[in-house]
Amino acid sequence: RMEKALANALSSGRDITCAYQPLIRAADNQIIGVEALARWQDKELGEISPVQFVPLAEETGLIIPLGKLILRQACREMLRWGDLSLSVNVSPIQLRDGGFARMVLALLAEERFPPERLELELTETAIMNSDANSKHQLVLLREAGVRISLDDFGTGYSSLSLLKDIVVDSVKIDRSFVQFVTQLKDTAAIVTAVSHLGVKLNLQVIAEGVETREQQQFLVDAGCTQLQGFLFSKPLSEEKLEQLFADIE
Ligand code: G
Ligand code: G
Ligand code: NA
Ligand code: MN
Repeated sequence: RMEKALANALSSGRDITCAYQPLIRAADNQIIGVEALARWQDKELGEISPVQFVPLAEETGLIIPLGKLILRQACREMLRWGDLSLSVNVSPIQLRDGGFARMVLALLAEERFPPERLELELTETAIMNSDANSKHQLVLLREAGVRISLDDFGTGYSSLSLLKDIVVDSVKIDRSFVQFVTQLKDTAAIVTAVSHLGVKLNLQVIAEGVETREQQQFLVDAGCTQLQGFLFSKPLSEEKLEQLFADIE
């Protein structure tokens, strides 16, 4: 039933929207980008979490139209925000589709959205398990100026060989580390090491799930270049994001 409802929502283009969570530059606390997060409000089923519908979409192949819808909607809405960068989550299933890079680049051209402003977030596990074609899709995107980010960094395996073999532009330290960074010595050591490594490799190091000032201070001292989390902002509707910018001015 949910599959049918999701298919309907995708073909109508209504009911599925983007929420936007700001990314903050550690150096000056400025908002430098947002991450688009899919939201689905069904008339009968109510609000359904992406934790539910993203896996369903992956199992049914609906992730292909869902991914495209989110990307297009986010590009359109973001064009109004000057040079903010836009991060969009990508499922490994989308990447396996031979035409992924071509689809993204054509969409960016149609929407007149500069490739340099787009960052695609892929999980460490997704990139690790990717085949030659998927890796080729990433190369094509990077050649066009799109940036690639390793999401949920630290939760998969062989993180270090990934950094050596795959060209990425940033790593996002997973929330499960950030959460305990001021409480657990080992977690603090891991985050510091990963952050130093990222900086040495010329990567942006993004900490996600930042909730307290103490965590912020630790992460900035460790060398993280960008921060994201409830301390700064929850994911916001387009209207709420607009209001946030108006309040800042
Ligand atoms: O939005 P929320 O913060 O509840 O996200 C829950 C999970 O769903 C996260 O793992 C997030 O990466 C994933 N997610 C949200 N939106 C999208 C999307 O557009 N595409 C994909 N592939 N995953 C998404
Ligand atoms: O997998 P991904 O990193 O894309 O997950 C994004 C999810 O993380 C969203 O569900 C978002 O609501 C959630 N999130 C973002 N910031 C915070 C935070 O500071 N604390 C917690 N608990 N969740 C967060
Ligand atoms: Na993400
Ligand atoms: Mn993440």
